[in-house]
Amino acid sequence: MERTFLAIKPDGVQRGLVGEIIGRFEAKGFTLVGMKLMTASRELAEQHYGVHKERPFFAGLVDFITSGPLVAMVWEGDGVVASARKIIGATNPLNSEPGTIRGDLAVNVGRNIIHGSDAVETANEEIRLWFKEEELSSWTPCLTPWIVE
Ligand code: DAT
Ligand code: MG
Repeated sequence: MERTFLAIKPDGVQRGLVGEIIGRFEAKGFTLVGMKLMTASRELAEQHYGVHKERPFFAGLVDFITSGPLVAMVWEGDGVVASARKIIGATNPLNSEPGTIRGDLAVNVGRNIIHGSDAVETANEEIRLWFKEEELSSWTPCLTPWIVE
């Protein structure tokens, strides 16, 4: 079953949007298989955003993502990687469609409240980076037959 890594960034936690954001993925019909509130170390943040290390915004991005607690999560479901990216919306919230998390709840690219893996392979790497195997729970919600035929 496909899994993705999502993180409610420190701005989403500070703004009290954790429940609102998690609720969107629950309501959609995806399954939460791992979740923890934690403050990321610089090392973890630099690894997570390693692909951006040459970009001018990298240092500020690492400062921001390590600035306070975030909610790291793993979600499961058919097509969850691409679907979660759609639910999240475009990187710059000014370009995100209304109805998306960033489109509804954010205005600035440096404070866009949530991270989502961009591909299945990246998702698997990010899940391995952020979670130990024993921190993930494989389970089948009893509602599954009402969500997936
Ligand atoms: P996404 O988070 O949509 O996958 P990304 O991987 O291109 O976007 O960039 C990672 C994060 O870096 C993004 O969520 C916010 C920040 N970022 C991206 N482009 C930026 C820019 N031009 N200025 C400031 N921060 C930026
Ligand atoms: Mg990205």
